[in-house]
Amino acid sequence: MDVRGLEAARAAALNGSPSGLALRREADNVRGVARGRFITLEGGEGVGKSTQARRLAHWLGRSGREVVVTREPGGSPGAEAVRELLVYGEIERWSPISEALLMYAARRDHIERVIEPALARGAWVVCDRFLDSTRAYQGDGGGAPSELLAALETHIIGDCMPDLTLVMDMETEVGLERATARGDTGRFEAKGAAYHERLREAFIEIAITEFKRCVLVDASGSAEQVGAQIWAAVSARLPDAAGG
Ligand code: ATM
Repeated sequence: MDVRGLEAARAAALNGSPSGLALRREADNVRGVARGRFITLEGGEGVGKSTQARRLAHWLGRSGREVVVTREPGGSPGAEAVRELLVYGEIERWSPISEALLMYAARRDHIERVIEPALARGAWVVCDRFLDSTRAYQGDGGGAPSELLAALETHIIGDCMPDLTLVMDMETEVGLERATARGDTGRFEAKGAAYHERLREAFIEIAITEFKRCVLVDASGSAEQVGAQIWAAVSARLPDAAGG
């Protein structure tokens, strides 16, 4: 396919399939732009993901590269609108399967409109939560079938998988206290201690099973201590992190 054909595929991919996204990536390679890296932060309530995402973005940006900090559910206007449906309202407002489908509707929009375009122009993307949150919250925590989630991962995420996932871990009780202290009182915070303990176990299991993609981070220290651990892990796994 020549560059014009690839450009057409790129445009079509905005409405399209994972293969459309792959074609779009091919078009970007033809233009010779080095693809950026995709880093996600995961973990339960109050583990400090947002703070660490901002710190990491600062470190990554010191070399002058573009860094995009984003979050899920949300990160694009459409996905932020879906977020409102997901995080507020009655606890039982959605079944785990409906919730997973809404998460994936939001995720697809976020990938198409924010994550893929940023990676294609060479930016590094730091995302607060991504697919592992769906596995933990809707899968292990809620009971949505793992085959459904695996199919969604294949068809909706395709090869837009994170290059590195930092799984932040701390005692569930401490994290929940932190989340409550800062006034987080949405549907998920209200689900009870046993649910949140299951989430913690699910995240640890993901980090162990997918050790090539994931690093487990002890999130119990100060923001500086946790930040230092994160920077050590990022530089070890992605040697181009410091730039150059
Ligand atoms: P944050 O609080 O990290 O912004 O996330 C909003 C909620 O969305 C979070 N729970 N709380 N509080 C976890 C939940 N969530 C899921 O249940 N599944 C997902 O796939 C994602 C991305 C988030």
